[in-house]
Amino acid sequence: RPDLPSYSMKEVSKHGTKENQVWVVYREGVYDITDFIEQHPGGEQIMIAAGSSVEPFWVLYGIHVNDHVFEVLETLRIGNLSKSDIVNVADVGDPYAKDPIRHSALKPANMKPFNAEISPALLCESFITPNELFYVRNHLPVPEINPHSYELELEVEGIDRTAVFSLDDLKKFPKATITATLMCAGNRRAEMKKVKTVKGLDWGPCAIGNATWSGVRLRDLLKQVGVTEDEEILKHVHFEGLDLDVTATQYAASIPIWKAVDRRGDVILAYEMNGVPIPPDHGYPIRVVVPGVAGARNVKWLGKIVVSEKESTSHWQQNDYKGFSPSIDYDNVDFSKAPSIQELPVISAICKPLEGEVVKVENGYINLKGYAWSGGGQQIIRVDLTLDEGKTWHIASLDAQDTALPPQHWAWTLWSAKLPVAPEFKEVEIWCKAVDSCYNTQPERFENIWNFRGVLSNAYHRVKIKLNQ
Ligand code: MTE
Ligand code: MO
Repeated sequence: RPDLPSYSMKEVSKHGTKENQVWVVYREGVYDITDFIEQHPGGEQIMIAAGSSVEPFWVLYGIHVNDHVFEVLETLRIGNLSKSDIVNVADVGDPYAKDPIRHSALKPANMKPFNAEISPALLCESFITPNELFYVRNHLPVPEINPHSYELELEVEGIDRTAVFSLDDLKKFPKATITATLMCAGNRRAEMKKVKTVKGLDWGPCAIGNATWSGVRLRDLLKQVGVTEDEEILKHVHFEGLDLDVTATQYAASIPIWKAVDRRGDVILAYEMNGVPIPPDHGYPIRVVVPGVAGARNVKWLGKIVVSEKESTSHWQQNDYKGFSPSIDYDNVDFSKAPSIQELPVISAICKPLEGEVVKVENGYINLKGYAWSGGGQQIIRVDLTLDEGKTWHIASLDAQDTALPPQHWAWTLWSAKLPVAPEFKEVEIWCKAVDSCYNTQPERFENIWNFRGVLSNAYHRVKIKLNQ
């Protein structure tokens, strides 16, 4: 629509409340939906897209993608989205000035570096998390990478075997696709913090997402330089990101070599996330996906791979993302005493209803929804729920699960349950725990797993609600 003015995402984002007019973006169009909100069949729900794009929600709520909706939307069009201005260049002195514009449904725990998660109710809406709604955990500014000059270096320590791959070179390898859940080792940290303060971002239960990832198998690349399953001396594979801190040190981490070369390890150098090029926040143009392993090892903006005898010496490998006893704190910690977190333990969360919510009781029942997941490629075999602190337990129905078998079951499980509540109850606390295919389950209380970094925060999820009956 060349007759209409152009608006930047930044301009659009200023129109996120009814007082300032509510604008949304769909594809190349900018729309003023202020007067439409009252007529929206989904009611105020539409406000989660205010000042942002409606597209990710249309993936979740497929009902929108029809001619009638497009016709209505076009009548509300006020302009075009300016392509060139998608990157915010407000302040050149700010290393974060070139970070991408994020969707307004991503609620930041921190802005610079950007860390954000969506609401639990949105998260459990779909088995595949739309890219725009996928949690973001950046330690540094998002690097700007030109895909044409991009190079991935591969070095094998001690031996003169180095290779360099362009993006086109990588795409010539057979393309592999996996569906895998990615979770930050600090997911649900906010609950652990209630026991005693911890160092780290205040994550709710949504520092997790599930996506399909496509790219090159790491083992195929390693084979080219002669590193195979028979490797004896080299024990670790390092990944270095292209994001730099003020001392020009890049984000880096490593994984044990067996995971990298194993036929069933499924480590992928991904160039696609849910069928499109990996978005800037998630590692464009290449990010490592180490399924079943803590988010921290899934290095984004991958610049270099080093096969080594030793673990990565990076801060994030050695002095962070490790678990400790509740007796250890900053003043007495020896980081060398604990292994770095790799496979994550079993976890679950109730996504609906939310803590404090007033829930309508329908014919004596309440409806619940949530997710469960386990690391190391284990499958969720059961989710247990109780409304009376464990006197009676109910089994959730497992609604969405991948068909892959353990130890390659990388994706989460979405569950739901309809539980009876006694008519005299005005309030109830829901507890939830999952069991994985190794019959591992979650610890009951945070008190006993408290650790000063607030990682591996997987005690029973408890949600207290008010009943309307
Ligand atoms: N890779 C680089 N290069 N830089 C980072 O800051 N953060 C890590 C990991 N990979 C990080 C990184 C952490 S701690 C997590 S939890 C995941 O990326 C988050 O991935 P996401 O932002 O795509 O959800
Ligand atoms: Mo993380």
